[in-house]
Amino acid sequence: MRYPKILLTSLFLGLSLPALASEIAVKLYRNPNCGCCDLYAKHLEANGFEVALIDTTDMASIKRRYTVPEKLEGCHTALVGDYLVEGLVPANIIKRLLTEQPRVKGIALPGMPVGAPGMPGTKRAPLEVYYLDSGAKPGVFATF
Ligand SMILES: [Cu+2]
Repeated sequence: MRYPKILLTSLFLGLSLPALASEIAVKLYRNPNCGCCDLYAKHLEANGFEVALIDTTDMASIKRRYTVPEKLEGCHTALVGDYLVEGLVPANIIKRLLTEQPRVKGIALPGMPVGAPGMPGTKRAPLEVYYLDSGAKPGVFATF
């Protein structure tokens, strides 16, 4: 049986479009001595991001430069589009941020909680991703 040419063409396009879709560029500042950042970068790359790692042993100055509130600090700081993404925020939540485009500076998953991408293990409780604002009580953007 011969398939109509149009069907083959659309099959070809359908299969090749995801591969052609441009990857989302991420600039990730991290301390090269921190292992979870490497795993986290791989998590992003496996989910359609293109990660440029920038090694620095002075993460404190990066946090200052981008004014990350101390209580929201994660182990690394990433720039994605116009947003700041602090810590081990899962790829799908970053994609939601880019789709919804809320008027915030960025989002953050503070610390290095077990069960977040890059930190193997089982979560003890749902993890909250906060808006990167310095208010007394940061709002929650997502829970996973
Ligand atoms: Cu890390």
